Amino acid sequence: MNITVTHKLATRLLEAGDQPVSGQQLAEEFGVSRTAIWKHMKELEEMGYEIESVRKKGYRIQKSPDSLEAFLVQSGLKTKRLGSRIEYLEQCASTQIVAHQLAQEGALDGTVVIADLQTEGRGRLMRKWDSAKGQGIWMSIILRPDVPPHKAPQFTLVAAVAIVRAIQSITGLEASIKWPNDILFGNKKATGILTELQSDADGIQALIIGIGVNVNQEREDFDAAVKEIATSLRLESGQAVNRRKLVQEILRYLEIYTEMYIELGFGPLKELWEGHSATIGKAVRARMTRETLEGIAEGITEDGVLQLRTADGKLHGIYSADIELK
Ligand code: BTX
Repeated sequence: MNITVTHKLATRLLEAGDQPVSGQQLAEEFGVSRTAIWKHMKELEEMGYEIESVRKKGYRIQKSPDSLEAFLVQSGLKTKRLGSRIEYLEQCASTQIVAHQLAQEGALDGTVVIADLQTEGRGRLMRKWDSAKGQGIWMSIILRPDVPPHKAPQFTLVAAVAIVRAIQSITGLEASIKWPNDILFGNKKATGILTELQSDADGIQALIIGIGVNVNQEREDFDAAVKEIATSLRLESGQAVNRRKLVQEILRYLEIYTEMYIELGFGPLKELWEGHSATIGKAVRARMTRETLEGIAEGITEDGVLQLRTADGKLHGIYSADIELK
């Protein structure tokens, strides 16, 4: 059986939505017999699709598997650049490693790497990122923006806004952002963002934006180390969330906001970011490599730097830290 035809057939039916498409029409479109179409339908059922055969009208997909295979994510994707190439892996150590490799080999702006399982998912400072099989979105996006390297951290903030908006659009849930890279429900973490850089004397060669979203985990699915501090969209909303739709929506918002950033600078995004912030106006503890400061997080600058006012009245610019809300 030709797997590409099966994939194309799935795409065709997914795009038709609730409208059944007749076997005859599919046979003509794909240049195969009606029996062949029927065989492809059986193949799709084995892949986890539920296909309804509507009498005299044709086939329609009732349920598709919660898979993030490239052809599924690309079917119905509303972007121009992001996701025009998607590398899907059932398993890898870390999508960041794969994306770095692809970027070095010249992968274009907008290339996306997605894995169903990461065995060595990583956070900042090489911390571990728990990436259970089939239950989250573990993806890295290669961007090649024409901006100086010191602007790279702003992309973390831009990505955070895109993710919060996408979560809201797909699930109705309102998440908040803890500077710089956590997306929270209450004080539990549902998403992490890791922005890495390939640069040389000419500036940024590639930005690799790693996004990890806990989507369908139940509490027992998390590693013991993060059970108490992590949450998932399913735990928050009480129902399973379609990962494919969420990936598509994250890519859509990320494209809109990165284009806005390139055209208009960080200003309008700073406002959006502050609108979702769990940090601004709060008493926080900022742990940095050399020192820990406590104070009130007053805002972020036009460069995305956190402004922390300590009890002695001094205003500190925080470039990188772990923030604890007090
Ligand atoms: P971070 O350094 O801010 O957060 C890492 C910390 O978060 C860990 O030390 C742990 O306490 C906690 N943690 C680990 N796993 C989870 C989880 N699943 N849910 C909630 N909390 C957790 C955050 O770094 C950046 C994470 C980026 C992950 C993506 S996934 C795709 C891409 N590939 C890859 O290897 N990393 C990125």
